[in-house]
Amino acid sequence: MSKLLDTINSPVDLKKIERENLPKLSKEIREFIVDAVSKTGGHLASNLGVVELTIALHYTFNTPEDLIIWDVGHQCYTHKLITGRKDKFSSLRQYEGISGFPRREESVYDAADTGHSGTSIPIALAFAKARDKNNGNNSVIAVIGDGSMTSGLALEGLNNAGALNSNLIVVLNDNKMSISPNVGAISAHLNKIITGQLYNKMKGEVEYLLKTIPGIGGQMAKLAHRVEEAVKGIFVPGRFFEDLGFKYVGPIDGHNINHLLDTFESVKKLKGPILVHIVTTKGKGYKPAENEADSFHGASPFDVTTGSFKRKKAPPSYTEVFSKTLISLAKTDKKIIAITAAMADGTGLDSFAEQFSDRFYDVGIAEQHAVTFAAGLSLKGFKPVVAIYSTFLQRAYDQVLHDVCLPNLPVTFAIDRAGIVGEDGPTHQGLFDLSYLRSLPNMVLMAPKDENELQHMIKTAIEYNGPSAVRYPRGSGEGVKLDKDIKTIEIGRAEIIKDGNDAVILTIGNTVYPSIEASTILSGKGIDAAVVNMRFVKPIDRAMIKDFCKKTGFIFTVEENVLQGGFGSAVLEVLEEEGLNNIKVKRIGLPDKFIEHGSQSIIREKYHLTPSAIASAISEFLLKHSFQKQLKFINNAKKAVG
Ligand SMILES: Cc1ncc(C[n+]2csc(CCOP(=O)(O)OP(=O)(O)O)c2C)c(N)n1
Repeated sequence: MSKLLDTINSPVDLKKIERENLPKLSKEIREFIVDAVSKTGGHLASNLGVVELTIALHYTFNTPEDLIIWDVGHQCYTHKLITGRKDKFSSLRQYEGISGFPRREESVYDAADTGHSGTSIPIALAFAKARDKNNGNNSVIAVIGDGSMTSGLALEGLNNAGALNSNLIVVLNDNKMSISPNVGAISAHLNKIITGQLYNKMKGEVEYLLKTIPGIGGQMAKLAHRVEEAVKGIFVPGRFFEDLGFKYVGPIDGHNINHLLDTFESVKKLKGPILVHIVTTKGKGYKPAENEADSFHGASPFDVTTGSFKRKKAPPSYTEVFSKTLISLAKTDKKIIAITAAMADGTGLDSFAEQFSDRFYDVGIAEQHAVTFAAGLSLKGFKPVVAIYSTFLQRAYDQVLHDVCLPNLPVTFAIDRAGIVGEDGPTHQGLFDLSYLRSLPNMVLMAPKDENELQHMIKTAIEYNGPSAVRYPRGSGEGVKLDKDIKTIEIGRAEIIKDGNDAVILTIGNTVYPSIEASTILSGKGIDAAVVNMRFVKPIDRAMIKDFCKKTGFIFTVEENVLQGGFGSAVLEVLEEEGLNNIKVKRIGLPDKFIEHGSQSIIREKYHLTPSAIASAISEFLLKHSFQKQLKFINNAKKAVG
């Protein structure tokens, strides 16, 4: 049977489909998405929840003139299917394929590039204001989930939008879930709206108050009962939004397409800021995703029939080792408190929460608050550990600086997904933290070469009496044995892994093992390169750097961070400060650009971070810069050919 989806290459085609056939189209889109994501991996549950919403928006509005801004953007798959990217869908999130997020370079229908939570309302408001200034009349629609609505940025946008009073539609997609169940007072408030509890509670409170008025109170309460509809009118469910200057419409069943279409047809004609509150089910239509919406939030490839993930056998991930380490340390140290900003599962803190529910805080998508909250706890003698992805810590830069580093507080940052993250691409790469943290006074900054060193660094960081950060990559560790005893490491002390006379590779974190391999490749070419695991970017082991300068005169730095201001820059600063002007240095790391999506291995290959690429870069540099070494090299080569 021919598919409706096959007839759609743009929203114009969508509008040719009869309204009564849209539920059939929704079903086809769900099947398409489940099938595609089962192969590529991706944000399945969020996308299945917004199929009807996306159809209704493109059906009612006139995109791309009317602008839709998807918050986070992880729920844009139906939007991409409708806007001409169906045939490219097998390349979703793959290297050189279509992105998992809206990208302006991909389509005119992608009004803004997104990836982090809370940007949709500020951007939509700006688009509305720009339209007003240009005397335009297009609609602007921000689509935001209840999780993202808890972010400070979204609330700042709402606050400003209510005051500016431009025509703007905010669709609040409420599925009661962030990645895990949503948390916080706003979430509780929305829940009360949906269940009608808010109205009942307020009605009850009014009745109680009326009854307490001496003499006439009882009678007034009875009267109020009779005018129940009027009372209902006063306590509209979206009072919170109304008070902020929005017209509130809802709550609406976000899977009832007719209801959605009627609502948007009416809302289109309204003036001022409007909030449409729709209620959806995350994972809708695919039972495994409905039942386990958090596992299917960011899903790896899976078997469609069983819903089980196709995971390869691999050593424990850095996240798992961090999680186990923190639990083990928290058993004996009652002052340890773990904090996440809506990423309990991703950071491994979900297991911690199960064991120490009273020492665990999920603060919602509120990285800034997470950091300052940690600062406050440490002021009162606790030992907070903020487990956070490198890319999301960027949000809280001033809090790290002003609230933690300036007062020199013992807060630990466990920075996961540092380095190349893979398929989520530029918005999620963790390639800046070494640069942005290294410049902060008082900060101790380290990165483990493997999962065993990670455990020791976590303990080191927690016991250190000041701000400290441990950054580690996404994915499996090196498969090394974990020491039973978790011990502290001397702050600022590097580790010589292999000595050598021709050159030294100074490296840190997950580039240590590739550098060891590179050194083996180099020795095959007759180059004797030492490898030093620097462990700390700050304080950096100056003595070690000086020693190897004297010994070899050639320094190579390797890191999975941008070169600008990163670990290699720290080494250059030491050379300058120590007056070591004759040393030849080459830094290896990520260039000054945003790094695209693609598997971690493809991206590492492309940016020359594999052992063979590191070895080639080193041997080429040596050849170019060292006549003496070149001679030795040629002699060795001569010897090799006899
Ligand atoms: C600043 C920031 N912090 C954390 C994340 C990670 N993240 C991606 S989606 C998501 C949950 C979003 O929940 P919601 O907005 O309700 O959308 P849903 O997936 O439920 O549709 C989180 C925490 C992010 N993208 N940006």
